[in-house]
Amino acid sequence: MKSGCTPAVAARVEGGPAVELADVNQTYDNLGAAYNFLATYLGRDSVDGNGIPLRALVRACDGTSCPVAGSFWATDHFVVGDDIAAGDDIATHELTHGIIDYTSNLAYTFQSGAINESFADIFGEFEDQVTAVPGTNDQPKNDWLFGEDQARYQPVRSLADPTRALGRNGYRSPDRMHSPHYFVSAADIDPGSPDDSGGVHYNSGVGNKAAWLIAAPGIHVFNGQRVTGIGIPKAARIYYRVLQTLPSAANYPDLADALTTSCAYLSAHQTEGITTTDCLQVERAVIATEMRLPPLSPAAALVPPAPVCPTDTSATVLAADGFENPGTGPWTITGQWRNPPAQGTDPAYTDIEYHAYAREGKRALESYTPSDLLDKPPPRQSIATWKTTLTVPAATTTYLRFQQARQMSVDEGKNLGAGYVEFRLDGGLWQDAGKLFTDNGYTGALDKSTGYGARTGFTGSTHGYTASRLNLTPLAGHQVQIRFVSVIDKNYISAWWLDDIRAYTCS
Ligand SMILES: [Ca+2]
Ligand SMILES: [Ca+2]
Ligand SMILES: [Ca+2]
Ligand SMILES: [Zn+2]
Repeated sequence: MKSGCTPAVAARVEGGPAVELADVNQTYDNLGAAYNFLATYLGRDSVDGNGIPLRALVRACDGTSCPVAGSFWATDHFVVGDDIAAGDDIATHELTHGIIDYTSNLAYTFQSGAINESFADIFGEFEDQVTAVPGTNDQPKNDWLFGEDQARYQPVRSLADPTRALGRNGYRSPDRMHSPHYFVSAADIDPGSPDDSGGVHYNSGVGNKAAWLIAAPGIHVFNGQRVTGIGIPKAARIYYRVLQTLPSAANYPDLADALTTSCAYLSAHQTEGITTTDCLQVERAVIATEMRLPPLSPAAALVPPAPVCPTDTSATVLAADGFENPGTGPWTITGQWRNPPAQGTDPAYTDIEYHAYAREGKRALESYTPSDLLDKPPPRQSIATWKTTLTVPAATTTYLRFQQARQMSVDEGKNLGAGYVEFRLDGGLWQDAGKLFTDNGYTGALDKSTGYGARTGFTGSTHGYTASRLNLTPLAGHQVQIRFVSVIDKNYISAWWLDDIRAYTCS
């Protein structure tokens, strides 16, 4: 609380009588509907799964607008702006962002951010359709519309047909990965210019269309697939299980796999009457929306991951780390490497540099530009050294494979950030490992204006994780150490993430 302010007093508390301000009463009813939906359809006790009281701030003001436009979830409460109080779908949407913080913790950027937005729309609309909230418009013609209760902004998105332009700020979203409406943002081309955090409110359409195909009653023919809707109660259970299994850096192919495996799990455990026939509908919806395919634009596409082992051989792990240790674990760190918390309750959760972005598990190692260093020269070099010493065996093939994502500064074609992998033999001098890469190796040269030379390394943006692989076989017979070196110039979302590093032989 700032000095001069008075403490907040609740306008209405649980079980209390209606008050004069309609926004308060509507929000009270909407939160009640959202709570009951979570309990009944997901089996979840409130946002944190542990009964946290639901709180909302209505007619919220900031320094410039009063009330603010829009609404959002702020760590532990729902902030309700102008013309927003009316919609129970909107209330459940914002609460779902809170649930995500406590579960998959999907990072609010590119495809993981689009999936985050899609989950919020899906649970928002599921709740809307199974609940009759007084003061909201529940006519069947509004089914699968999001935000239809807003008087001025009107519905903003259609889950049935995301390509429809709706409402005052009408925009079109993709209904499949190859849709011409797939949003290639300025951030896809230059991560220094975030554009809807990589199109999160647009590319949510792919997930929304799949949810409609899966949940809406009736037979839907779309993109060559014939899907029989399984209804909201079954779909809600499947989506909730998916939400608990995805990593924070999940992309659409991960959502595709999680939908089919979650459905199979629930059908095997006889949950909510889900059957293998229902799971066939889920798989058809995944195929129809092309979730496993990359978007058509190379600027938005992910880099296909490196293979693990040649066909007909399998991996024997020599050493591995997933960065799940909240401390530095088996790493020696200098400079700006950090391991963000596994749970995303930071109010600035849209700032990716403060958020976990993990390919597996809950954590990953991140080299980033902290905001308080933005305007301070010079560029920064950070080193993470794996304490584990590898003994590379003779007479077999040894690989090092790791997951990485990058959002590194590029300015007018100049790479202002780069990442390097280095090794040393038997405690000798560190050497560049660029020549050892077999898959997804270095991409470009650092600009010499950074003051760290013009060495070729990992540059630019990947919009998500990919896996790179090096062949360590030429180092056989030596004690090998590995380190990651990042040079990141000022740019507010410059970052390099590492996860799931493994050294292994294939045989
Ligand atoms: Ca409603
Ligand atoms: Ca709605
Ligand atoms: Ca991890
Ligand atoms: Zn949202």
